[in-house]
Amino acid sequence: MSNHLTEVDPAVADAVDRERERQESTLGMIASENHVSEAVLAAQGTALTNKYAEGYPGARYYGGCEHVDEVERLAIERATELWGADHVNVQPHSGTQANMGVYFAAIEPGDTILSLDLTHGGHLSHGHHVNFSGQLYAVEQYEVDPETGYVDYDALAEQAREVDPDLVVSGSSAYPREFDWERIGAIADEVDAYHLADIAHVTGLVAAGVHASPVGHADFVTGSTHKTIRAGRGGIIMCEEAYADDVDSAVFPGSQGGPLLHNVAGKAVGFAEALTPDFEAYAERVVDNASALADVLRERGLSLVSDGTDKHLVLVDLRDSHPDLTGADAEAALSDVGIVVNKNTVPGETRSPFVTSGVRIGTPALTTRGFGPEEIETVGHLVADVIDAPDDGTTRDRASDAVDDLCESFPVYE
Ligand code: DSN
Repeated sequence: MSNHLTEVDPAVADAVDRERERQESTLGMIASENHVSEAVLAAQGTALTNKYAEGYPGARYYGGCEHVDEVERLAIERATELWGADHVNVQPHSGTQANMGVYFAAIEPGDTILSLDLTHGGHLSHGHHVNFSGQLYAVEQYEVDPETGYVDYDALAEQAREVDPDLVVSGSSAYPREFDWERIGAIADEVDAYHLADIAHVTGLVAAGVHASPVGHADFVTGSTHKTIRAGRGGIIMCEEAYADDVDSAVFPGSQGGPLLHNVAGKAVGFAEALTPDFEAYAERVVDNASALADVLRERGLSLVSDGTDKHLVLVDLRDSHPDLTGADAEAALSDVGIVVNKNTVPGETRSPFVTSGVRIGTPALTTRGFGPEEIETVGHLVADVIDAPDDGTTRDRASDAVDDLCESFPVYE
């Protein structure tokens, strides 16, 4: 029982070490990823993983829950302070599980969801046909305006009147602009639908007040807890008190069993960190860095969906500037020099999701490492250099050396 991982399972230990080294020696620019603190890592790797605690603090189905009750209560209290919702459930295992909890609480199978199309920035769990949400519910989707790349709220209102949804979903995984939560709330109200705002990507920006909050404009708010908020991995649901019992029952016993209390502990620790003034400065910098990245990429002739960003990510549409380079090619070339991004579909996409015509690039993780606009500008030029000449060995070598220097100057973990 007490032997170290390296003795018990050298294969796994070695892979873990190599992953940590990969994170140190590359520039992580996947917009949904971040680096949590050593304290969050420590909380997640604890004996709390051993405990079953179906139910909620003070009302569990198992004995011995007094300490995990305290951990879950702390996570709830801190989340309530961060986002200001009436009721918080910190048990969802992921953002998708959080969305499932809301669907189960609010609507019935066969009811209609109106949500943003995946290729226009939405998410699989907002009704895509390969996901449970697209299989259980009737799904209608809205798109961004092809000219501006922004959600067209007048068109959305019109569509809502036509399709008469039971639930309108706002929020995204690849939409670079803020949502007008108030307007979407009003659109949902007009057609007597619930409004779910999924803030998975921007939980940290909303908590820090650098992005508008949907709390008060949405009946339900969901998120994941490991992206911009930089806490333990998982999901979260927030709602008005009136829906608290329905949400809690939809999570447990409706769609999950025992909570992952080691992750709930990681959430509690990350939330405490996010309540400090340092976190507000971090969130501001994430947005400033994304804006600096957008400026450089535009200057270098790359098209960005919506021509820029309000938040932590940019979405490069390669079709204008590099029609023969796919998102997959760009991802691979950037990865070869140590810049890790993901290929991404773009509005009006004609290629498959495995190929795509875009790349999504985010700043949360590099900002955690200490990057500011100056370093981000350097990275932006490296990205543009590689996209301009993906097969040129000299360009690649130069970019690779520059990435090594940046990684050495900004370590993730000391
Ligand atoms: N996988 C996340 C993202 O990259 O946006 C969403 O679940």
